[in-house]
Amino acid sequence: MGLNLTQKIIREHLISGEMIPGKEISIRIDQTLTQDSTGTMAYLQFEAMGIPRVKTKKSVAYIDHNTLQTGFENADDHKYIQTVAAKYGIYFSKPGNGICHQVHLERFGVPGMTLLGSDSHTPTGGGLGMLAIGAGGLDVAVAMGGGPYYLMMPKVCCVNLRGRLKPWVSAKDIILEILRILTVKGGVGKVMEYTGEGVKTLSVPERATITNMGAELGATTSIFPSDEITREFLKAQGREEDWRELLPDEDAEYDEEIEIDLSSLEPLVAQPHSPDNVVKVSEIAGLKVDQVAIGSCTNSSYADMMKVAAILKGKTVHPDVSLVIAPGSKQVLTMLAQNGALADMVAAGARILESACGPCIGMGQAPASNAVSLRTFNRNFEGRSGTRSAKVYLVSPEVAAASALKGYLTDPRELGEAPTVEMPDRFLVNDNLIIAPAPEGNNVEVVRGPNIKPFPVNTELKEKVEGKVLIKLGDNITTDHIMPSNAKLLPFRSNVPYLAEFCLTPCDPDFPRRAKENGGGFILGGSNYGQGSSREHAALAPLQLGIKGVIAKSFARIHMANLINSGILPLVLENVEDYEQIDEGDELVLENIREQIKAGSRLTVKNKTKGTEINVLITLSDRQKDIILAGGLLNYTRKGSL
Ligand code: MIC
Ligand code: SF4
Repeated sequence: MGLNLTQKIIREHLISGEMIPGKEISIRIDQTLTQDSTGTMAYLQFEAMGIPRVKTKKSVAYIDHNTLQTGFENADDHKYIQTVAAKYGIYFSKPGNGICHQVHLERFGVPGMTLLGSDSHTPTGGGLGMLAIGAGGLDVAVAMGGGPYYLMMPKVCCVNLRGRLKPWVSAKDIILEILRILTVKGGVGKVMEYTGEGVKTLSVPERATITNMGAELGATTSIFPSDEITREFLKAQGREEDWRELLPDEDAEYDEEIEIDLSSLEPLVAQPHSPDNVVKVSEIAGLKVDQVAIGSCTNSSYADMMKVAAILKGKTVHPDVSLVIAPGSKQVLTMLAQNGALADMVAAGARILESACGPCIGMGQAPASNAVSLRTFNRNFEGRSGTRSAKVYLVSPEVAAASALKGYLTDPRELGEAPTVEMPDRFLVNDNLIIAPAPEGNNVEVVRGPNIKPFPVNTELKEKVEGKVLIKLGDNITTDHIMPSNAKLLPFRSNVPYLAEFCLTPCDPDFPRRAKENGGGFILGGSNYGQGSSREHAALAPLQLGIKGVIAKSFARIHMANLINSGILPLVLENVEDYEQIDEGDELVLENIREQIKAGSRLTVKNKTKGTEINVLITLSDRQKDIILAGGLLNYTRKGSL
């Protein structure tokens, strides 16, 4: 039987386990990336492991999220990361150099390699034919120390692309269409592998837009083959030697298949407040728009920006619209500056932001009350923009630029002929904001600011776990609900005690107080609990508040791993109907839990308030069971089981 591309790369990196979907495997990690909002924690954890130098082929620390410096906190964290990077053998990408995923694609990604990143959009690297996976900081720290990365062997879903996109329709519309079909849960447990003749019509940055937003499907990752187009891209980045051809076998088999006819697609839009709430732009065109934001790791490549500049050239942004543009990297920004496109944007009235995440993670540019904000980003969860009442719509750069001019949501096909943008033969390469690590780490002093506070570490799992249900939540709760991120909170990513005061407050402002008063307890969630980001703060903050377990209909992949790493029990309702039988305030108790976990995966939960019993499943590998019993990954690794 022939292998698909995903299986080929996994086979090359397999350390343990069998490649049977749903079974735990472990793989060798070639490269890691961190960004600053998850990075401080990842490096604190790495330091706690006591390993003198990273053991990966390449590890890079980016500063791109916390670049709004309204106090000392962010700058202190940058300094900490820079000195840690120098000491332990990690490349450091300075603030201003760009968004981690965009820069990694340009300067570091290598087809066929594995990349583990402490950011959920790490799969962007799949655009280059990497097996690029997002994970919690602690998993990345372990990988930096040379430890394997454990995951469930995914199913591989073939996404067969047929035909070619029509003018004004873009890569963003492809992934929006897939989200429309599969929803935000549709990729769970799967790798989305792109094949078919349509692949050849897409450039590497276009492919990366698609693999980037595969994160919104809940997929383990997404991947494109590495072909002549990949070679051209790497050559234009001066890195042709990094290229290698990687294709699925002719007779490759897949667990699932979907087909997308590119020529039938139209400009699409994801409506508030979920990336899968997708309709055609033409269906809701005319919606009045207050803000347009172009950028983020999904849509900030050179070609995206050139298309936007061409649409804006010689025109003026509508008087009622604020247009902000953040080119994805210093490379992109410099090229736009040199060829005049930046001047076209500025002349049209665009507000140029630095090359960073910026408004995508609520770091500035929070919209006005009740505003409609059109964004080329990947997430439109409620409140993520920094304004609770704002309505965020996700669109392509073409739709965004056209709408900024018109003042209302516009189908760009109204504008006449579409701009054509050629991929450059040579990108402008200047890596002067990437600092190589010190050759000898011993002499480097790690600088820690006062904002760095000790993070909570769990204790061994007790025989009996009991407590109240502190909150009952619905489906698709995101990590932005559990641990909100915005300009006020992001600076405290290395201060979990402070962050914990805001845990789940978008759902119930009283939650942290209630949790503390009751000495912790349980969270009850619906399906796909913890979707979205990789931030392990969404597990660490509950841990800080004494949360012992989360009971849910189902969990999102990275969040579940983060709960396990923190020693918090992820409990799946055996019968989803039991959700109705549990209410906030109910007293729950799990007895003989260590024995029960060792014996199998079904646990009994007694509801003392209702006088009932329900079954929950804790479907863990033997290794994960040991982690839970030890009280989290750090305790487990301290016992010498890395
Ligand atoms: C996001 O897009 O939500 C983030 C901010 O990049 C997160 C990481 C974080 O919370 O720091 C992610 O996607 O993992
Ligand atoms: Fe940054 Fe937004 Fe991308 Fe997250 S999704 S890495 S916040 S640009």
